[in-house]
Amino acid sequence: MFPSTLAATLLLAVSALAADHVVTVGQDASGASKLVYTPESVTAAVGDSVTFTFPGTTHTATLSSFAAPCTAAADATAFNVGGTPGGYAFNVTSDKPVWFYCKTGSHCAAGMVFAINPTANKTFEAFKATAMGASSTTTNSSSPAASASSTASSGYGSTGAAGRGYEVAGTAAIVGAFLSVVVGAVGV
Ligand SMILES: [Cu+2]
Repeated sequence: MFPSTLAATLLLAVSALAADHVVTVGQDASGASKLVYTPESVTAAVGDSVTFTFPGTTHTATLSSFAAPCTAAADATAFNVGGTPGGYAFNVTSDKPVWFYCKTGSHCAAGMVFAINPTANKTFEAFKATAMGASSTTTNSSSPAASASSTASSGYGSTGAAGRGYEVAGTAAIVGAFLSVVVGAVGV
């Protein structure tokens, strides 16, 4: 009897210290279906848990990274839950930031991301912005490169040699003109 009472007391003590942060997946605070986690981020201590609650079957909570919000973490054992109604607990084992997204369709690009312990340097807002701009960022970073290379070939590339030719011809003309002026001046 005493050991079980002690165990129960310890359990109560542990559960009083460790918090469970409940996150509703796919609904806003009013319960309306939206491409959001509610709340979008939590601050959790080591030993806490985060329970992802899925009212429906549409969404997932999938581990990703700050740099690639919409890409599943490479670790094969990485957290990836959802698809069925219910709750799934993620155990917080470090105070470092942990990043999640919904891998259904284009939900991530629509901003369906979640973070545990975002920091001043790696903010939830920056993480979400990367998620939402991931495709356009890729497009933006490739199109200047594409236009730069087309500029290089049509502009500097092909006319470069000709341009130099003009420059040489121009210099010769200027020198010739200068010489004729000098000759003219000497003549006078
Ligand atoms: Cu989703």
